Amino acid sequence: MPEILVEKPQAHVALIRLNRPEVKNALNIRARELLAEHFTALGADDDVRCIVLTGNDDVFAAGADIKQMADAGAVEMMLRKTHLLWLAVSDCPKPVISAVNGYALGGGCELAMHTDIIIAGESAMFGQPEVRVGIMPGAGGTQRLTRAVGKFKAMKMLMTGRPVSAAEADAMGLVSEVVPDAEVLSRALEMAGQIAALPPLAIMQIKEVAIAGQDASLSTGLMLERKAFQILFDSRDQKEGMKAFIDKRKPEFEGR
Ligand code: CO8
Repeated sequence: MPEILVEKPQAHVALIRLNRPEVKNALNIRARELLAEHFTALGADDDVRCIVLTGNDDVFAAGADIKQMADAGAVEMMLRKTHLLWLAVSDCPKPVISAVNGYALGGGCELAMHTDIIIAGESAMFGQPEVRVGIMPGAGGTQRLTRAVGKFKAMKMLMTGRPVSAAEADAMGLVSEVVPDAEVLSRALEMAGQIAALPPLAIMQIKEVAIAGQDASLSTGLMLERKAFQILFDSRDQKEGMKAFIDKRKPEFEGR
């Protein structure tokens, strides 16, 4: 079985499953190559309007594959160029929802933080335990976690390596919603369906501007927002959305 599985469970929605259950979905290089390929392909597929990323009932992902890193040196790690694989995930223009059951640790937590919305089961655990194996996060953990939850909650997780529960993650703003374990995937797919029914160009502009704006000054972010807002007035979906509102009917969005 491939390390990553892709399905189309409903119209305009793609589901990516991490599939290395025997090693808690540890992300070996092959899995990350496949993730990059799938995110690139689905990102370019006009039929796909929302992507759900999940693991299995037991674990989202327990991090990068420690067995593939244990004997590596710095130059070898550099030559692997795995940051380019992560970039394919963060650069995906489509909205991505993580559906997290069980552990999201190390590179698994970082992978979830690459996505836009995180739905967590009540028993999910989030952590950056890299320090306990002698390293530190290497796929954005020190940066995305700090931005998501603030310095003091992030430093506690990064420096102790102790995972937090779904309830703690919810309280600190690391997840979007916590639901019963059995409902994680169905809730993520339900939300994906809701997003997929909305105008895709507007959704992609929201994603691009919100993320780019995090790295910009407020005035630059506001300018990006203003330009994207204005551009959307050249879309058919803007005309359809506003006309449907005025006509008191349901809009039909086509992504144009
Ligand atoms: N890598 C490789 N194998 C793993 C990993 C992993 N991260 N996690 C679990 N496994 C394997 C175990 O070795 C075990 O294999 P085997 O059956 O052959 O002994 C199997 O999965 C089952 O694991 P456990 O027996 O440990 O299962 P438990 O239910 O007792 O525990 C845990 C589950 C808590 C998830 C535990 O396995 C664990 O702590 N795993 C390691 C978590 C960790 O330290 N993650 C951080 C890894 S480092 C990292 O992610 C750096 C990211 C940098 C990204 C950039 C890279 C270039």
